[in-house]
Amino acid sequence: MFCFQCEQAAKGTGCDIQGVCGKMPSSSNLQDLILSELEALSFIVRGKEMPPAVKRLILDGLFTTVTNVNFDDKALVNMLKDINATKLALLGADAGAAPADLAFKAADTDAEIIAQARAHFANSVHARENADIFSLKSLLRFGLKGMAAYACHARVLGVEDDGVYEFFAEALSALHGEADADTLLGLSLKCGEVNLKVMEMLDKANTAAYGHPEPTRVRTTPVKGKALLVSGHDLKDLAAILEQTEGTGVNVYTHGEMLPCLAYPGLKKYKHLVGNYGGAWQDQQKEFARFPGSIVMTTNCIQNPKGYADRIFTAGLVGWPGVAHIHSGDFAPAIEKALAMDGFAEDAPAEYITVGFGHQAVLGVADKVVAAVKAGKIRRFFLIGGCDGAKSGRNYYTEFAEKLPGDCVILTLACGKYRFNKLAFGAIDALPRLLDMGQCNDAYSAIRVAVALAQAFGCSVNELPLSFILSWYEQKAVCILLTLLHLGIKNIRLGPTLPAFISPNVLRVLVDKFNIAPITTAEADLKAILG
Ligand code: FSO
Ligand code: SF4
Repeated sequence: MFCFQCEQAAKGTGCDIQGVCGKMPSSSNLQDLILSELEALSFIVRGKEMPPAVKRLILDGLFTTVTNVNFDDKALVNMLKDINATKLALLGADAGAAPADLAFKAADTDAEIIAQARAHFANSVHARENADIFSLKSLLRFGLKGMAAYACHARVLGVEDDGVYEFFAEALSALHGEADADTLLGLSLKCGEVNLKVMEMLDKANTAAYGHPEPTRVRTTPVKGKALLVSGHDLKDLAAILEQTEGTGVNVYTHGEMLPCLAYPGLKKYKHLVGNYGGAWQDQQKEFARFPGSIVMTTNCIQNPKGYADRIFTAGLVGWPGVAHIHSGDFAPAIEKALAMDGFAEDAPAEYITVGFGHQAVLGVADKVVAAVKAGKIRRFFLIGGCDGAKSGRNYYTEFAEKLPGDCVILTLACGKYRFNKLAFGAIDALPRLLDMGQCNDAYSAIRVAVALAQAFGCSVNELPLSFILSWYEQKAVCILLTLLHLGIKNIRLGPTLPAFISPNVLRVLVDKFNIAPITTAEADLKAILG
């Protein structure tokens, strides 16, 4: 196996024995083969009318291979068979004359398919020989994976776009063949452009279904009673769980990236959605072990559920070997498990934070924000956002937020916010100094706000008193970074470490074009920005 798609890549270069995330070599090789088959499938359908099954497989196949989504070889084999059968059916009578990679046929048994995936990995090692091309192909591949995750969330709420599918096919098909550096860099920036559209689609899907997030004070400590915890990113799954638990006496909690759901009118209307439990994904093993109820993982980031595998359930594309999977939105097994468990014996001392500063809420007070900047009450905005993770060095983000002078405002999103979202930052006039804009895909809100502020001040986004201090972990962060680059945003500080898949030459291009910089220390970076 070889995988370097996330920030945990072993030794800063790549996982080649077993994933730091727990991914086994068989799963890694199967995921590589899924990718290769999606690229072949896209090569066949590019420029043609795409059958619905192909659209579904492109999104599901890509999302399945994102970090911490699916560790279950059985599910990966089934996904591979599905893609392979669809590809061969489209090739039809041409299959006999097609080159080997297009005509590849999956074997009959799971063990044989796992052996085919191992052979595919061994045969593709040469693809890494040209480090810069491999780096650019990886940048595009990982951006597409992240974008597929968002497109899947929009699709479950009924929002799709043919142009988006066409781009997936165009980019995957370019990855199937030989492509030069300029083409690959161009496609990566185009991926950023299309991802902006996908995030807009998801924003529309979420807000049409559940209303616009509203600033909401939410409880972060447990209350007495039976308990069910929902993690991941899927609003529709949470809505189904809330409907299905209504009147059962089970209290529902959000976890990790589900925290922003507590601010959507269509979700917070349920009285038994009582609050958020725990922190970011990397703390789940100790927090889930202590949770006295059942747990549902709707998307990444799942970790080895050692000690609680009998009361965690996966949904959608998530999988862990031996863990019960929820099919067709029927969460009865998880609800029964929650009812069978003790739940919380007591109310914990009440603690609250405020969430729900999506673009509608922030732009609703845009005139006050602009006036505060003009009056010198707000010196600068800092978007401190992105993923959290287990590696050391991430306390940089806590320190950075803590060290910010009182006339600076923090915009935040994604799970990295857990590093500082319970600290007291106070307010400037009536505007809180910490504005939680939502999940990682709500980078869309941050972009809307930045563009509106730039219009109000008659300048470009790069000229605004706004700095981007980003943390990354997995591939959704990659596609958001590509979106920011597509928008021409410069001087992004990225950490905790730069991606292993960016070669020195590719980094040089990104630095020259966009002045991306690695984070250093909170003190030094703040000094450099504020002068
Ligand atoms: Fe975090 Fe995981 Fe949301 Fe990611 S929970 S790390 S970027 O899946 O998508 O922010
Ligand atoms: Fe390693 Fe990350 Fe790949 Fe897992 S997803 S195998 S931790 S690089």
